Amino acid sequence: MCVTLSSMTKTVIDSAAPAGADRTEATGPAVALRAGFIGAGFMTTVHSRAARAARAELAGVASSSSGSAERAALELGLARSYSSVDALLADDAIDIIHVCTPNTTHARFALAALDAGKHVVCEKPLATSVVDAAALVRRAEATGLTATVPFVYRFHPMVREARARVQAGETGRVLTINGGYLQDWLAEPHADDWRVDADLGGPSRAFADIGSHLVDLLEFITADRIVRLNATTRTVYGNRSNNHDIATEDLVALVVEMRGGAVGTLLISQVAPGRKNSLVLEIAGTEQSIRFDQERPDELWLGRRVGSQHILRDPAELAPDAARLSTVPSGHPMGYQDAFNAFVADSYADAAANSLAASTGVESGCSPEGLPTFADGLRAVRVTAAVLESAASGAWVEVLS
Ligand code: SOE
Repeated sequence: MCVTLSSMTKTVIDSAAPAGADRTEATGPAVALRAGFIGAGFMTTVHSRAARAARAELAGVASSSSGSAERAALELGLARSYSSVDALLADDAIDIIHVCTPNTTHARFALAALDAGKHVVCEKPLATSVVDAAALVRRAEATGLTATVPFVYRFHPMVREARARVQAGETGRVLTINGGYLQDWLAEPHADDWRVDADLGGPSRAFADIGSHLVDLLEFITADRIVRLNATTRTVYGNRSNNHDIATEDLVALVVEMRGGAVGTLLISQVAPGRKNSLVLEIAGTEQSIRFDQERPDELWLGRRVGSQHILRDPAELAPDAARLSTVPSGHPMGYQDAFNAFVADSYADAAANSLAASTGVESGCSPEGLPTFADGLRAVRVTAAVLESAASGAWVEVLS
């Protein structure tokens, strides 16, 4: 059986850790990795905070221009900026690269980073075509490097708790799934962003950006897969302040069928007034329902014919995998950045173990529990392609595993 990340990592890493290295953290390696960042936007801020929390050395950043890289290095406290992505990747001192650029560049940069021998954390979507995403999965496997995609909502302790309960059979046979991911930051006609432009964001916007999180969470918690879906999309605002003739979708409604027999409805929108980041997933089984709401991440609702209850995050009472990610005591709210930090810490622990395996020939034999890899990134790209195909044809589409 695979031991948990923290014990596995500590067993593997402790032999290489410098004297006095902090060994009490719940997650992350005891040795400092050197991290480089491609991109200078909002996600680089989030990634770099998480890298700092995982004790990384923040080695530097490359962006679309030297000026933006210099600004990002200054603002985020990174050691230096690089004049180009090639220069960043050529730096032998860097162990791990975070790809935080517009979507259509992800595959190219992730591949170049792997080819340069770096571990990679690549923003979603991993690629904007199934062919490119599949090639990345093959390349990552061939190199033995860590290659992860930030499906970070998996790292909320109460998501792990829901997963443990569903997979232990507490909900019974899963019958229905009711999920939504609603935002409003594009709800006004003039609101604009590079993501709406297919040349930068890829052919899917709302689904690739946030629907992919919802589907990842659904499949992660249930350990089941969508096998068929029927989707409808709408582009509500075809012309925004800068972008015109917009082809990417503002919203998606879909019906899904799971391999295990459950059926579900999912609603994804970036034009839902008042909804900031409302990711809600409710799973109903023969015995019990379970509901997770990302804006109330320290709670779970357990629905029963008699005796429904809200349970609160309390490490003393959680499943081991949920308790491991519970880095502050009960009653002290955890949130998005905590989940992101845990994802990066686990990615780094995996990278440190893989580097050690490469240099000593001793395989750790297991990866952190629930770490979203490039294979999960490929899965999201496949589901996204099926959504677009169904929306275009109006027909049910089979989703390949
Ligand atoms: C913007 O829609 C965004 O930042 C997404 O890109 C993230 O994946 C999501 O976690 C929050 O919203």
